[in-house]
Amino acid sequence: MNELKALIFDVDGTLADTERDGHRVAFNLAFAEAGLDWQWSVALYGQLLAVTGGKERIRYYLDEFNSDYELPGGGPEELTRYIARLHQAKTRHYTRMLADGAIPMRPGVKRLLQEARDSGLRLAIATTTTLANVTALLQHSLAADAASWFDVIAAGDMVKAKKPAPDVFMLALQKLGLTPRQCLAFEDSHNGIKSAMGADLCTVVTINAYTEGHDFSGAALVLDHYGEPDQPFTVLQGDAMGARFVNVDQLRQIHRSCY
Ligand code: XBP
Ligand code: MG
Repeated sequence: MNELKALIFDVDGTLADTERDGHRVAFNLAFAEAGLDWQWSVALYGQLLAVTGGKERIRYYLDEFNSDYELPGGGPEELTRYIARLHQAKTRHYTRMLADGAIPMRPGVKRLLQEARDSGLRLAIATTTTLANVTALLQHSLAADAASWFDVIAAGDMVKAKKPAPDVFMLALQKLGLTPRQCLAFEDSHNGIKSAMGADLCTVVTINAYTEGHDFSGAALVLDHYGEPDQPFTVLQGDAMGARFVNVDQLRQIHRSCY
């Protein structure tokens, strides 16, 4: 049976606009703390987002944007350890920012998650970021017990290949014990939808400032945000089934239309 049983959410850019004023700032704080003169501007960070995952992004920056930089030691293993330490510091800064309430949920997210739970749908997360970052965001920006709203949190280094590889969505499906046809995915980026579609998931996209120009062909629906009764979404691609804000009845219709 292909009845809709679960919703699988990306985190960064989908549940909250975390990149520009969250992750980016935390990376810069970690660089400054380590005595590095690296500064990731809003525009440069947009380019760096081509690569998912913080450690992978630092390496991409060094390879493509700062290749003259001489790091201590120099060997490949030393570089891997150095990047891992930098990334640990970045996570510390980021989770502290979240604890200070720096990043709110996107419009409609809390309402939709509550409605989904009330209607018996299961919730899961498939993200590239670390588990520590996910739980801090949920706890501080959604509700103290919000991590327990999700049956499954598939995150970061739990899989070998990060998005756009499908691994993290496949892990979420496996942990849910469901098939792709029993679920809907929620994403915000090209890498994200590639990952979800690679796991055969029907996908709803909400864009943000960094992803508005991305290619979302194959998405069931593309919106500017999830919307609220007094703050309707704008449809950018696909059929919103007459809804003005994302709701469970509409998601069931979208899910049926995918198959
Ligand atoms: C999110 C990311 C993450 C964050 C940083 O991608 O790419 O890397 O920018 O997180 P997606 P970490 O939304 O597609 O999952 O530094 O914790 O890796
Ligand atoms: Mg994302």
